[in-house]
Amino acid sequence: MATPSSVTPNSGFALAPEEAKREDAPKPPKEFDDLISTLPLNQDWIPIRLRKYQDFWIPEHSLPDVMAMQQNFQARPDDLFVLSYPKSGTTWLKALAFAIMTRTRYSMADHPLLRSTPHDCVVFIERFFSGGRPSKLEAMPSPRMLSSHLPYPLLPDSMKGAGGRFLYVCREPKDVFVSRWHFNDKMRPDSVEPIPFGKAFDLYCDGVSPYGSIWEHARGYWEESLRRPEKVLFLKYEEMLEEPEGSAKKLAEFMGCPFSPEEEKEGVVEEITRLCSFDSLSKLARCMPHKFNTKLPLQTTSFFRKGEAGDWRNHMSEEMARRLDAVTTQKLEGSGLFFGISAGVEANGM
Ligand code: PAP
Repeated sequence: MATPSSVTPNSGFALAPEEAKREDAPKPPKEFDDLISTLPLNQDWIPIRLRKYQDFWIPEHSLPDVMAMQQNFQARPDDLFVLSYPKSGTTWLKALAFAIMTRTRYSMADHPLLRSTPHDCVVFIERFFSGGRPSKLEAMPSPRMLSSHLPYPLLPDSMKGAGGRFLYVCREPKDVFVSRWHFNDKMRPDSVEPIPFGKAFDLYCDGVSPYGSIWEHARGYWEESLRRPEKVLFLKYEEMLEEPEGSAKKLAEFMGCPFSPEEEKEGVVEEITRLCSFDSLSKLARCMPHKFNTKLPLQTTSFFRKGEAGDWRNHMSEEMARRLDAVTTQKLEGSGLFFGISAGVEANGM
């Protein structure tokens, strides 16, 4: 079995963890900074500053990298992309997809996920550009596994064309909002007051939150999944919670590496879902280096809080929930998309 430090071709392991932590990044072109400084600015989600770029509110600190990625990233037909609106289950989906893809390469006793976060195993594409290391992307063996929070319309053309397949996860917007509020609170310097829950809620309802409107985000990928089901696997966090093993099998099928009857009999599906479960990943994160490799003040544990569906009930008034559901209904009208498990009582959250 290979170890994380001797990663072999086709592993999908994007950057060795120590590589991902390099901070010697050359600055991106100055033209990007000049353009960014002219874009509409929102500073309410401290410490994240947002800029309205191509109709979506994108974190300012990642915009130069996003622009460089849009101009330069060349997707390959066999690439796999983990895509999501933030706080929708990205960390979990990265872990599952990575563990499924590399399952013949690593033993459970010596698995990269025991030492590295899912975000280090499946790296955001933009980060290769902020590190001034796009050549690393070229050098990665196929099939590459990469990720992005960008909405569909902002993806580089090569990704929208024949380049690669998408694994997209969405989550009920009320739970996403609660998760986002807590996540932001963890990043806040002590000297700064938290963004008031009600103010953050108003902004979120208006689509002014990191990566823009959750409805436009999900709808873009949903519509693409209807147009090209062979390209986009559209997953729901709540269904993954309800059926982790079924979701792992669905993922493996779509990724072109279905579990064999022998693997199923030997319990490989259960092993993988156990390794990637909230309990397992959140415990592992506590044993990893504290600081997470990003431009934001984050810790490896910041990506784990409750890992449940319906926590919004502990935070939102009935009136807020009704308002958010009304926005969801209006924004998704005619799309055939609903959040949550079934089109009945749980649909769009209530
Ligand atoms: P990111 O977009 O910043 O990477 P993301 O992983 O999408 O964040 O979302 C974090 C949420 O997923 C957290 O939800 P919560 O705040 O409501 O608790 C986190 O707890 C949850 N999460 C992380 N890992 C798992 C997992 N293995 N299973 C279920 N939920 C998880």
